[in-house]
Amino acid sequence: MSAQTQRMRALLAGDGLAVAVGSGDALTARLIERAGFDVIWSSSFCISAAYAVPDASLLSMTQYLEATRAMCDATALPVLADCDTGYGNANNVIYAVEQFERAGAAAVCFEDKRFPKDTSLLAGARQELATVEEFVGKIEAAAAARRDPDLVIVARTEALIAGQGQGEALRRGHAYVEAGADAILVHSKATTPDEIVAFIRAWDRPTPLVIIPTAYPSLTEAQIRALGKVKLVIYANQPLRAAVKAQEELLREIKRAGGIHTIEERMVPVTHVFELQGVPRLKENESRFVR
Ligand code: SPV
Ligand code: MG
Repeated sequence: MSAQTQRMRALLAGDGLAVAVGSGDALTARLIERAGFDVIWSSSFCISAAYAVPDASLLSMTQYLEATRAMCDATALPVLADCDTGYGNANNVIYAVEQFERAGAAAVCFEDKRFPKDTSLLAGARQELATVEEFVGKIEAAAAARRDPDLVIVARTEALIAGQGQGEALRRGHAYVEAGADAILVHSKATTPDEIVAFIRAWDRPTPLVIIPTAYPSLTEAQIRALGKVKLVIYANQPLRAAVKAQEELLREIKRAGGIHTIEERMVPVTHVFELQGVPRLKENESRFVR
């Protein structure tokens, strides 16, 4: 039992809509917390991007784990760890749950693709689903492996991403609820909200839904709230994409200007970064304890 796992459960059980934002590193997680969001999504896409590799099960579990641990250490918010397919079979899922729980994750998310997975929003990507039986085994394994009964297990279906339709997405969602999932994440790459809205309307279980509207950004929080059933929306990668844009523009300008004399107003001062890093606390400790 931890403050974060209890908070995560309370958010999913509440009347409102909680908002998670995706991060690949501790500094971004801290910015997300300071901006007033509810949950950190430890994103496999953002962590992979930080290594400049595709989000295609290339990194090891330990690399995702250490990035997640750093995010947990840097914030008091619940961290929902994107554990992809569980890095192998149900044995790997058990090890992952043990490790991510120890690292401080409040929730773990597993998706029903086959390992190695390909990223969900890539046009023409290989989207192979695990059998329902195999993935049910993984969710049962995850539920059995948690030590903290409040650790939240999110089961993610990629049935819509794989083009298998609403019937298959619902069938899988139902099976994962039976297997012990605390929430169902249903992902869609449709560029309008129609597909996800149809799923939400058809969802007939009390288990809360989670959505990631990257591909259909027109869907607002007010509209999601009005649909009911969805308790968590994840903005999975917007800070990363904004950072890439800002850095590319800045680097172009340094090249163009032949120096750093024109860019000061595009950046925060170093003192701002010092503060984000916790330098004031370091200095306070130094004056108390370093002799
Ligand atoms: C992530 O942020 O890693 C996700 C969301 O899983 S997506 O990239 O859309 O698959
Ligand atoms: Mg991911």
